[in-house]
Amino acid sequence: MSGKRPRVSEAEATAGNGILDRRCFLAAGSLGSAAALVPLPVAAADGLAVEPWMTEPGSPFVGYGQPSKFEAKVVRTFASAPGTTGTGSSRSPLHQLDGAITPNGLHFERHHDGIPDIDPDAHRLLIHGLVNRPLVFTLETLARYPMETRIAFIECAGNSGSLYQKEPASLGAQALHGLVSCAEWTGVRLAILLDEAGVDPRAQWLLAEGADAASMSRSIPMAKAMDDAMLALYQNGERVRPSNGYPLRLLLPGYEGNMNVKWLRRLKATEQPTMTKDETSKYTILLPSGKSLQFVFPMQAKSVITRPSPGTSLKGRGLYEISGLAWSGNGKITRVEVSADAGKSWAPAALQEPVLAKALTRFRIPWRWDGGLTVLQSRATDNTGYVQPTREALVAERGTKALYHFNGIASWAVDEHGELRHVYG
Ligand SMILES: Nc1nc2c(c(=O)[nH]1)N[C@H]1C(S)=C(S)[C@@H](COP(=O)(O)O)O[C@H]1N2
Ligand SMILES: [Mo]
Repeated sequence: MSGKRPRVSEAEATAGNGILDRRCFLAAGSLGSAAALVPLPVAAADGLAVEPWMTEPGSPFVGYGQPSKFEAKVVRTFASAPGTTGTGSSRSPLHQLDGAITPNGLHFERHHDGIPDIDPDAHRLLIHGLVNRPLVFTLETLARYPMETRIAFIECAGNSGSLYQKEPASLGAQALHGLVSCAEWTGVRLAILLDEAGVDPRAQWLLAEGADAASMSRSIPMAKAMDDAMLALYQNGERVRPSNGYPLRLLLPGYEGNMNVKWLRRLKATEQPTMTKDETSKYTILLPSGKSLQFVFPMQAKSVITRPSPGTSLKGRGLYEISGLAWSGNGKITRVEVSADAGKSWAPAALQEPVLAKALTRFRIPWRWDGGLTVLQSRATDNTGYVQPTREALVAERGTKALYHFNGIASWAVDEHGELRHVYG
């Protein structure tokens, strides 16, 4: 099976500036002569040293594990609004992670008034409004319904928003694009509970309200609520973290982060959207005409190269893997292309299985850097046929004053020292 796949040493460039065949990295053994391509000096004659940790017993057990102390720099970065401690957002260190799942302690956060300290025994969920039987649930009664598990990304509508600005901000993947994360969520399908309450056919919307001091509230189309919406109780196998909505959050796979109401306490079936402060004063897209688009729900297909990226510089010419994340709120990623010549030529990257709808998808492609100046870009396509637009095309449509739903192609310039920097391609 690996026979058909080229060795990296023999691989033909498939696009300009050293982009190699994506299959090189998928085949076991295809890196047979990698030593020649990734020139690490191997001091074989020295043998292996006996390190101090091999000479004494290791550390004792702990109840809840933590990452290695050598990984202490892998953290979220955050900023709070002036005069507050918990209003603002924290960003996932995308450039330091691999795979497609975000560890719970590194999931991005966005809070409109801090993290409420909710006692799960006191928490209630009310379903009311245009329903035949208003219902109140405790956590315990909720957990008796059939549960399901799915992997889904959450992306803040404001993610990558600074790329609307006229000049490229000198920031990296975390600061520019770190308001997206992906987890395995387990909970109860909302449709089951709505059926139990008996939704009046006139009710086309649901108001979802959080139990935080901001009472963050959004109107959710009933069709989405009945489709794949979930009341999530678990995040990557453990209870949802307080920062991500403990003890209960609304999960609307693919929809803008803001609608995934955390600390969910109330769902009210209504005929019309409620026009809450959170959906009128914010989360609308201001167009050059002065008009705004309201109720833009799914996050459109997008991709970001996370490695290399600013902060993860290249150590000399030779072989590297270009890797990143792609996602679409409308379905599955079908293709990610990578360019190492500022978009002049493109080659398809390998998509890491499993490729799941409305989940982050990891892409990878080998690249031989010749030490020259270049610009790296990635471009995602989803199963609706939608192709991630250039920044230029997006800005032509929306202007530079928009804030939300930026999904244009992002560019990293590589300089002769192997340092990367955010540019407009
Ligand atoms: N109740 C409540 N729900 C909320 C918010 C909030 O401040 N309060 N923030 C929203 C926003 S703007 C986003 S992007 C997501 C962030 O989810 P996370 O913090 O779990 O990443 O939660 C949404 N749900
Ligand atoms: Mo958000």
